[in-house]
Amino acid sequence: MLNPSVDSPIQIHLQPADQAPAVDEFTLAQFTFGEEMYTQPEAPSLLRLGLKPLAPVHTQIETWRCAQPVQRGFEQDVGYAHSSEILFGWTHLDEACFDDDMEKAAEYAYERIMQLHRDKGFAHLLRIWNYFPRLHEERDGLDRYQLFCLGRHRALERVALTEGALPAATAIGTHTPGLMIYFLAGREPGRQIENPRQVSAFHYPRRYGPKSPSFSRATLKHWGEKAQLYISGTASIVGHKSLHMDVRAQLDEILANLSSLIKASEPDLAHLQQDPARLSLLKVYVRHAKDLELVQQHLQSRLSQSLPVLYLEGDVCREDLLVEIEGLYAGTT
Ligand code: 3EB
Repeated sequence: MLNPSVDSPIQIHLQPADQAPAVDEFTLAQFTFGEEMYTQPEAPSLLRLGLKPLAPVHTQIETWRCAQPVQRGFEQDVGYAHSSEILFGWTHLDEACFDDDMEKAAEYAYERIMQLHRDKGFAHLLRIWNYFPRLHEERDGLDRYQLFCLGRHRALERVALTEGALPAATAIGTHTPGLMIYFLAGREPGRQIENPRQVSAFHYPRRYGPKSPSFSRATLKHWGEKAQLYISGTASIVGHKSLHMDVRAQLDEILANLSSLIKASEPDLAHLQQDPARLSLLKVYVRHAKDLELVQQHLQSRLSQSLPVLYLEGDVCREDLLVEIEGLYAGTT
């Protein structure tokens, strides 16, 4: 049976807890946010992400729903749920099992993830989220984010994933233990969108780390006639350089980056360009909770009030970056 209320293979909504739909056979995933990271192999669609919600004040739930019924499972450290059209999966690892070596943990995580989505017949990664603590902690002259990039790169290299197949991504530092990675994969590829204002992350110069970050700026995914856009975590980076010390100036640069990306995905998303309020979700990662009010005020003055925005406490990959924003256009059309 089809789900009549969902008109594309996946729809994503952020709602106050009392308005979120109950979990049923069409639920691909449902996320809550809090101080701890919590997953269960027996209930792979239900995740609690260890990112502290800063705003809105009322508890928010993010729900991913499918048009087709969902099957779920857990195999070799990867939980998953999929309809006939789209696969969601995650791995949640205790780094102590890898001698607290982020390079090894990331490599293992990506190996497992790629094995699973390929085995299930969803050969193309569309979007991926990476969360782990102590991002800037150094070991042998490299910080944990750089080590993560090394491990991820090695795993992708092993399956010969080319630059052109890299999905959109987020990588954010948490304050809770454990490496958490979740993703979406499809049977057909999406289109990679790069940002004309930014050097592709996979071509960043070596000064940012021995292996450049393996992600694209956005994935444009066509489902029949309709298109969705999955926008990567976007920071105040122009070319390859971080810009501005001030959080408001960083926000304006991020908004310019987001507009530029959305424009680069035209004409497929022409309607979105005319009405950015039709984005279904923005997540704003704020490094210092004390900046929340400033960030919120500034964004409220620049964005439509109807746009669902979730503010989360999180560390951005470079220490000079105070805020990062990701966006999804995957709501009701
Ligand atoms: C940047 O543009 C900011 O390593 O997967 C954003 C999104 C960032 C994803 C990743 C890193 C990643 O470089 C950092």
